Amino acid sequence: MSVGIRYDWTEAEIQKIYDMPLLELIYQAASVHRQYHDPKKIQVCKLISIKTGGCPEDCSYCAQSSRYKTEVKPQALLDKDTVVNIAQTAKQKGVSRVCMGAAWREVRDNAQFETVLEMVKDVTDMGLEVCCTLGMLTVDQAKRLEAAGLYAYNHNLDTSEDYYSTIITTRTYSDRLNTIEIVRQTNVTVCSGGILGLGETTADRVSMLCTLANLNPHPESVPINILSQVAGTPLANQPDVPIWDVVRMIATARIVMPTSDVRLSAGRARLSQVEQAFCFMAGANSIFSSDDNKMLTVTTPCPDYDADLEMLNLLGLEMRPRAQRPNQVASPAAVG
Ligand code: SAM
Ligand code: DTB
Ligand code: SF4
Repeated sequence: MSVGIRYDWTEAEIQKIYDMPLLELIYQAASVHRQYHDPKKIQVCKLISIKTGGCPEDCSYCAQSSRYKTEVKPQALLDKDTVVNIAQTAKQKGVSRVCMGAAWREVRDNAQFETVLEMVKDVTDMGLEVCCTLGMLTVDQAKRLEAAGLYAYNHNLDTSEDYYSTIITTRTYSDRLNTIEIVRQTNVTVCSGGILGLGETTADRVSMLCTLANLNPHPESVPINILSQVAGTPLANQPDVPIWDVVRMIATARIVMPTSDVRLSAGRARLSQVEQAFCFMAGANSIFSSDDNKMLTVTTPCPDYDADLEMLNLLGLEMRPRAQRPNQVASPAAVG
């Protein structure tokens, strides 16, 4: 299937892709993947929760919302040195992208933001792609992150516009889209995806993909998370997402956003190597790996560097080095 890069998808078209016979869908997605990417390369990323818990938002899936009693203990902003050390170990293990997450509703102009800017600068100077996920932000804050070297900003749509208010009431879908729009006013790339397993319908999944695929340009990075059911949250008792739903979602994302990185994100720890191999075949080209067995918090396990290296070797896959920045314009300092 050679669909080219389009920004005028309809939900009906995407639904038709999602509903294709499974092996045909995987084959089509694998073909698109090979047109735009080196299928041997997987980007390994490391998450660092720079500020954990105590978040005022009410995202029903989240271990870090202060509304729910979960096993996560709130923690103040980490020191810059701690973050740089974690990034250094990650780099030695082949990681090429570090994502710093803060359990904030939005960025504030305070000393903590200054520290985050220094973290971004130092980790970028180590030769790593740095992604931040800090909640909502202003154009001025986005520009300061850009000046510090930020490579990507993560801000997920999570689900469809229709289903959003069932999951989160403290902000709206248009708040989310607006933040993405703000990031687009800089050279920082956009990372935006969603979660499977919130009780959404297939139509909700398709609708979310349609919103993402009609952003022009597409988000350079699209994380697909599988809900990790966190005790104490309203979604604690959701059933596990079937693996074939995960594969269909990855394959459909790959076909409608051919050049984007599709990241197999939260929930990978419960997948077998065979299941993960299907995800890679369907077009996933990135994973999160760790040395502390967690994604952001203890509630969501993450496979470790050594186990992942073994899996990649077994599957004949390689770790991708950091990207050269797309469309990078020379900064005034560099020019002259
Ligand atoms: N506070 C920031 C925000 O909401 O944009 C960033 C951090 S938040 C943890 C980043 C993303 O992680 C969420 O949008 C969601 O997609 C994913 N996530 C959070 N908790 C999860 C869970 N229990 N299972 C799967 N994905 C989860
Ligand atoms: C994303 O979409 N998934 C990552 C990253 N972006 C920040 C986070 C997954 C969080 C899993 C929940 C936890 O660790 O508590
Ligand atoms: Fe806060 Fe982000 Fe968790 Fe929502 S997903 S409660 S905004 S940390």
